[in-house]
Amino acid sequence: MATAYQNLSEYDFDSVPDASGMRIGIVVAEWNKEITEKLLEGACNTLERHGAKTENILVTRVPGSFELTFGAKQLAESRELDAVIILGCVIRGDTPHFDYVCSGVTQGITELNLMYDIPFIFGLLTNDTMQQSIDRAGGIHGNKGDEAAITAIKMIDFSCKLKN
Ligand code: DLZ
Repeated sequence: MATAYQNLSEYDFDSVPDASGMRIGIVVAEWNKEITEKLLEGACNTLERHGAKTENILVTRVPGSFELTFGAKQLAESRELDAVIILGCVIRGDTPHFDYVCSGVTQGITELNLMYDIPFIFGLLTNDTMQQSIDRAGGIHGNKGDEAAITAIKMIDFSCKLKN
C-alpha cells in the first residue's frame, strides 16, 4: 500500500500558500482521544507554521467519528469559515461496525463538499490496529493532522484563485 512507505508530514514547505488570512474550522472526534488529540495538535501546529492566526482556528469536538459529519455541517453554518478539517480515528474491531462508520463518514464528507462552497477535508484514520494509528498520529508515518492542514490551505487557495 502506498501509505506504508509515506510520511504524512513530509512536504515541500515553500509549495504551501500563506495561510495568514484564512479562517479554518476543525471538528475532532473524542473516540480514541489519545490519537485524535495528536491529530489536532499536528493540524493546529501546521496551520500556524504557515501563518494562520490562533484566533482564526476554531476547534470543536464531537463524541465519535460518526458524529463528525453533523459537527462539521453545524460548524460551517455557524461561522464564516474558509474550510473545515475533519479529524477522527476508527479502529477495526470484531464486528462490521468499522465499515459502517467509515463509509458513513466518507459519504457524509463527500456530501458536505458538494453542498457547501468551502472544502471539507478528510482527516480520518481508518486502521486495522491501534499501532497503525499511533504510527500516523505523530509516529513513524508522520501525522495525518499535518497532511489535513496542508490540504486545507491548498484547497482554500485553489478556491480563491478560481474566484479571482
Ligand atoms: C461505537 C464506536 C466504535 C465501536 N468504534 C469507534 C471508533 O473506533 N472510532 C470512533 O471515532 N468512534 C467509534 N465508535 C463511536 C461511533 O462513531 C459513534 O459515536 C456512536 O456509534 C454513536 O453514534
